[in-house]
Amino acid sequence: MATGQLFSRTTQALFYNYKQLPIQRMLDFDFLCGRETPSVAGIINPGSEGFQKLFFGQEEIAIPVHSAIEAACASHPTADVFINFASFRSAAASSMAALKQPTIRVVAIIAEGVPESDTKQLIAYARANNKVVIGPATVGGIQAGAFKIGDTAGTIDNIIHCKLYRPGSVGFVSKSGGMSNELYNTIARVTDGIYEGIAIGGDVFPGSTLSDHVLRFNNIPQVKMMVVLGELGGRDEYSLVEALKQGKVTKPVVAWVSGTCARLFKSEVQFGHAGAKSGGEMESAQAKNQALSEAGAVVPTSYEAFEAAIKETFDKLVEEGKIPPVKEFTPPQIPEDLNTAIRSGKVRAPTHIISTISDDRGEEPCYAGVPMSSIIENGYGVGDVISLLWFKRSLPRYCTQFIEICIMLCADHGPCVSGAHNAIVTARAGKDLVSSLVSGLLTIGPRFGGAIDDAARYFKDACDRSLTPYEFVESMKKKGIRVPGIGHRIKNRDNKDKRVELLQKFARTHFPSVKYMEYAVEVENYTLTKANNLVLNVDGAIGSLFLDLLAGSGMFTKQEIDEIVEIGYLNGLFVLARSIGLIGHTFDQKRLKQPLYRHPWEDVLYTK
Ligand code: Q5B
Repeated sequence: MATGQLFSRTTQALFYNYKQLPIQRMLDFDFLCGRETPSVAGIINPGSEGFQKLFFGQEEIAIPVHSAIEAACASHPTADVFINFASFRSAAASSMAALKQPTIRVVAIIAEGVPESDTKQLIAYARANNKVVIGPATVGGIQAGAFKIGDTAGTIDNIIHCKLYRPGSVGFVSKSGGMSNELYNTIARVTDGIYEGIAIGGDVFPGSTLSDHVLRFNNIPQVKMMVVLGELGGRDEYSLVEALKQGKVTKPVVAWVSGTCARLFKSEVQFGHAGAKSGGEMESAQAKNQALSEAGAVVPTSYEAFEAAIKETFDKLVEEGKIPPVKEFTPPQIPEDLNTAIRSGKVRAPTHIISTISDDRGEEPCYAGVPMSSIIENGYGVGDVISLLWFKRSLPRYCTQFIEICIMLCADHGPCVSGAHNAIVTARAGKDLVSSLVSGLLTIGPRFGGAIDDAARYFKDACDRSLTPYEFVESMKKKGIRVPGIGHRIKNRDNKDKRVELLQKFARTHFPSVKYMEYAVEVENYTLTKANNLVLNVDGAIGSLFLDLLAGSGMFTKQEIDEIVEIGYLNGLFVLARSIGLIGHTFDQKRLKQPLYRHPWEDVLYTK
């Protein structure tokens, strides 16, 4: 591997698997460092394409999302780092696919638990093709002031605290990602800071080793000294020992191998990382520390003395004039996310929607404050649910029963009515359920099914003003308005609408008062003197009876009743009910595999 710089201030990455937080942290780091271009060029999210909105400083940017690695590499040929946030199940396959792309130079694999045999294949392929693998089981790495992989170095506060927004002189490599955060702090305290830091990951076979990175740091002129944090288990540190012995490392190395406490345990102990277990004396922290020290590394006597050893080595280089003072600057402030600011009580933001009927934020959804479990446990029906969601209150049983009867009676009226006809024609044109349903629903209006609200309005007004049926109907005629709720295409005096009779029977039995319905019947008696088909139809029956329900139940104030009539809730009953039938007609046509409908010429009067 050797050679030098892995990253620069213009390095761009492709990010595999959309993870909002680490990507945003990379972009926040970019902003902090004063980068001109975002370090994430594209996101690869198998199965989806488009754009993801993220912040670059104060501005929102749209980062392209690709569904495949090849397409992403083709679209972003200068993005040469692949940051793989795939799970351990798919990390190896996607990493190999990335390594095979000519544009990709570095692959960082975050997942823990990648099978060792897969990692070995990745390592072999990367070596043969002069590419670099960081990880698996790593947090990644960082070049201070230039480029950061995913969650490396944690929060923005920590990054600022560790001065990682500008380069220092220390090359740092560790196995552990968690401990690298600790060392970024330590190094910032006693030196001019990190130039580059890499966590190689805790697996037995890391994609790149401690010595790979130390040798690389040795070739980077800005790196003046190296800090290495190894751990017990494995023999990686010995390749660094060899490199030191062979004089391949010419810059000071301060090293510590953690895990010296393993000797306190009687049996072999597996520490956090897969590779962190002592397989014998050679792999013990003590043996590795001793070998590193003998090879010329500065090795403290304990972890506690590590910081002092780093300081001493750095101070000596400064004294020797090998480290020029670093250029300090105050990084820009990252704007706080609105949600974070709201949570901390720093800002308040107006809401954009107000809602009063339901809430799904708690343990269970509530309809008008009634939890779903109560609805089920109390044996509520559709009428109760409508009461809660439309009228925001629980209504007496006879009212909810009446609502359910309306729904049942209006669910369908055969295939020849306007709505069903439209749904059938639409279904036969090959359209889907929702299209067929809405094409039927769109016919509901003043002449078909949608006269309930107007019937309620006019009957209420006329009845409340004590107009005689004659006065009412004739005044409507003068205005050129047909009485809503009166008249039917096939029903008449001798063939009354059974649905109307059923509704009237129920109301006469259960409602405390049927004043408005009786008024509508009087109007019907008058209109029937004009024409045989001017019967009280189902819309008129529901409209007038709902006025009785609202007034007689004692559950609504006068203002509320006026508002319900004014807003026009009641056509909703027909819309809801008839949806059942329209859906049925759609399924029926599809089940019968009916072909495209074409109206016969013979049934059209062609005239000039
Ligand atoms: N005339 C329903 O008309 C219909 C009059 C009237 C005074 C009236 C008509 C009307 C109001 C709206 C209404 C709901 C279009 C109906 C429904 C659901 C359904 C449907 C289904 C289902 C019928 C003949 C003469 C004329 C008119 C006069 C008519 N209506 N006068 N008030 N309301 N009603 N809609 O039979 O002197 O000759 O000029 O608009 O309530 O949709 O089953 O199909 O479940 O699916 O075509 O039940 O009444 O009568 O227009 O030839 O008029 O009567 O002025 O007088 P027709 P037209 P003139 S329930």
